[in-house]
Amino acid sequence: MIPRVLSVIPPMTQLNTPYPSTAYLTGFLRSRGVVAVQEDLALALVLRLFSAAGLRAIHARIAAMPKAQRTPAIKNFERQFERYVATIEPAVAFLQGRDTSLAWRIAGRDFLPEGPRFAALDAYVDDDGSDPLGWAFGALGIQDRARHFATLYLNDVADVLREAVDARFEFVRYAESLALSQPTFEPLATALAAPPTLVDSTLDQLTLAALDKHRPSVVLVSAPFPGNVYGAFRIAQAIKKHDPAIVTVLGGGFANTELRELAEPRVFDFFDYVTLDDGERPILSLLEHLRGERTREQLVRTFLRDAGTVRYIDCGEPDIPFNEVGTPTWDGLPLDRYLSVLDMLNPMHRLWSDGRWNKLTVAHGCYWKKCTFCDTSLDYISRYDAASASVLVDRIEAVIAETGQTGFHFVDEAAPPKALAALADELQRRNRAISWWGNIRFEKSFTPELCQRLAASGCIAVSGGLEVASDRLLKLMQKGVSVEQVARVTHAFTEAGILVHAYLMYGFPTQTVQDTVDALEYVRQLFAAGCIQSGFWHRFACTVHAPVGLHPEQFGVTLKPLPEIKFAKNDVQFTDPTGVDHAALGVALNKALYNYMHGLGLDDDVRGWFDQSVPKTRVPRHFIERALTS
Ligand code: B12
Ligand code: SF4
Repeated sequence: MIPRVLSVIPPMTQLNTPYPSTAYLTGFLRSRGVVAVQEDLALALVLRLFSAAGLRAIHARIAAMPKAQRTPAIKNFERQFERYVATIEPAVAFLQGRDTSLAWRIAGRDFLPEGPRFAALDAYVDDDGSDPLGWAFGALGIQDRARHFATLYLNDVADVLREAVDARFEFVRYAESLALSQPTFEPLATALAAPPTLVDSTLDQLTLAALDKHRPSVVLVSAPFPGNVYGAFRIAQAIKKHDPAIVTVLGGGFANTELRELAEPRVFDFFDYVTLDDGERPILSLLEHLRGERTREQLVRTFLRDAGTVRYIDCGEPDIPFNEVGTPTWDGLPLDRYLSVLDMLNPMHRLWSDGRWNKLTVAHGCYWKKCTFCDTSLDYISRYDAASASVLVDRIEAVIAETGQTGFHFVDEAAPPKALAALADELQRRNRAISWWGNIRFEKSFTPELCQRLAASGCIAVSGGLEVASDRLLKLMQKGVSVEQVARVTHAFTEAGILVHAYLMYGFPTQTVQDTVDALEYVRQLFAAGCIQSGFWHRFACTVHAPVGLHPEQFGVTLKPLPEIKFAKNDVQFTDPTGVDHAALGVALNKALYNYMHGLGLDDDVRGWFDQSVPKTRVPRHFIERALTS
C-alpha cells in the first residue's frame, strides 16, 4: 500500500491562524516523499455554523425548544433573526479581512443586530457619554472598532449556539472538560455514544467531505489541547463508520502530556494508534510498518490494542534532529479564511487572536528546563535541540514564499537568547524584513543592546514568566531570575519598543498572603515604571510531570491520591499547610491587573484591591525605580 496521509486539526483551537502541527507533519512527510495533505476542520466547522445556512439550522433547533427555556440571547436572536441571516456572511468576510470597507457600516452600529454582549460597551461610556470605547481603547481606529463590534456580534451568536444547541461549544475549545485530566474514558465514551448535536453532525459532514476530497488511507488527528479531544474522537468515529479500513492515528500536545499511561482499550475503537511526543519518527515508522517494511515491534512510541489490551511499543529509535525536520507547509489550508477577532483588552491576548501568524519553532524544547512548576520531565521541554540560524532563516524565507505573509509567532516555550541573537543577525545579513513575537525567559543575557538588535530584526512583543514576583519563591521555582533582573530586562525590551507581557502566578506552594501582597506591589511598580504593559495571572496547578508533582516533599506540600488511571493524567490536587484562600486573593489580583493595563490605580496602595484585610506590603515603594538606576 502507498499511503496517502491526511492530517487534520479538530475543533477548537483558535480562529485567527492555523495551529501548526498539521503544517509541520505535512511538510515533513512531503520532504520524505509521502503524499500528504491537511485540513483544518476547526475553522471549517466555524465557517459552516456561522453562515446563513448554519443560522437557519440553529433557528430550527430553537423552534423545537419550549418557550420557557429561551434565554435573553435566544429571544434577541429570534426577534432579529432575518437581520442575523442577512449580516452573518458579510460580518465573517469582514473579520477575515476580505471586505474591509464594511468597517464604516459596522462601526456606525446600525448594521449588525445587537444582543446581550453589546451591554458590555456600557461599561466604557465616558463621563460625557461621547465615546463608548474611549476609556478602553483610546483613539481606536474605525477598523478596530468595527472588528470589536463584529466580535461581540459573533459572541452573541455563539451564546445562542451554546444555549440552544450545544453547551460545550466555545471558539477556542470544544467539550474540554470531557478530556482534561480525566482518569477514565467514561465521560468521553458516554458523550460519543450520545446522539450528535448540530455541532457534531456538522463536523461529521465536514469529515466525510474531507475523506471524499482527499481519499486518504491514513488520517493523522492532532489534539494539541484537551479542548480538541472530543472533536478528535468524533472525527475518528465518523471515519471508522465510513470506512474502518482507513488507519486513524491520534497524537499531539494532549497525548504527549496526558496520555502517557493510556490503558483504555475503548480508545482503539476510534484510533488504531496513539503516539507520544514529536510525531516525525513515530509516523515514519508507522508508515513503513503499514507498507510491510517494518514489524510491529519496531514501532516508535506507539500505543495500540493487541488482543483486547493496550500495548505501548517503542523500539527506541532516536528522533529526527530539529535541523532535519524540514519546513512546515501551510499548503491546502485556506489562509484567507481565518478570522481576526478583537475581544480582548489585554494587548498580548490581542496578538494571540488577531492577525495571521506563521508559527515556527526556534528550537525544540527548553534550554533552561529547570523551573519546578513546569512539565520538565516531558520531551517537549526536556529535549533541547537547536537549528543553525541559517537553517531557521531558510525556513522563514520558504514560509514567506509560500504564504506571502511575513508575521511569525515563535512558539517555543522559551526561545533561547543566543539563537535569537544569531537569528537577528542572519535576518539582517539577508536584509529580510519580518515581524515576530514569542515567549522568552527574562534572563540577563537580554541586554539593552541585544533588545535593540532584536527590535531591529522585527521583534514586536515578548512574553515571559515573572511568575510569583518574590525572590524567595522564584528561588524555590528555580526560575533563575530575580525581581530586580526582571525589571531591568523588561525595561530594556520596552525601551527598544517591544511590548512586554508577564506571565504571573499565584498559589505556589508555601505562598503566604504577605507574599501575594508583595508580588502585587512589585507588579504595580513594574507597570508604573513602564517595564511591562500586559500580564495575566495563572493559578498554580500542580501536574504529575513537574518537579513539584514528582517531589512534593521538597516543596512542603502533600499530594492528594489519584484514582486509578486508564485515560488522562495531568493535574494533581495538593494540600499546602499555609491554608491560604488563593481563590479569594485571585479576584483582587485580576482586578488590579486589569486596571494597571489601562494605566489606572497605579499610585494606589495595593491593599485597596482586596476585599479582605491584608497586611501592608514589605516592598520598598521605589524598589523597581532603584533597580533600574543601580
Ligand atoms: C505556543 C503554545 C501556546 C500558544 C499558542 C496556541 C495556539 N493555538 O497555537 C498559547 C500561549 C496561546 C497557548 C495557549 C494554550 N495552551 Co499551549 N502551548 C504552546 C506550546 C508551547 C507550543 C505549541 C506549538 O505550536 N508547538 C509546535 C507544534 C508543531 O508542536 P505539536 O503541536 O506538539 O506537534 C508535534 C507533536 O505533538 C506531534 N503531533 C501533533 N499532532 C499529531 C498528530 C498525530 C497523529 C501524530 C502521530 C503526531 C502529532 O508531531 C508534531 C511535530 O513533532 C505547547 C507546548 C509545546 N512545547 O509543544 C503548549 C501546549 C500545547 N499548550 C497547552 C495548553 C493546556 C494550552 C491552553 C489550553 C492553556 C489554557 N488553559 O488556556 C491554551 C489553549 C489555546 C488555544 N485554544 O489555542 C498544553 C497542552 C497539554 C494538555 N494538557 O493537553 C501544552 C502541551 C503545554 C503545557 N504542558 O501546558 N499555547
Ligand atoms: S517554565 Fe519556561 S523557562 Fe522554565 S523550564 Fe519551563 S519552558 Fe523552560
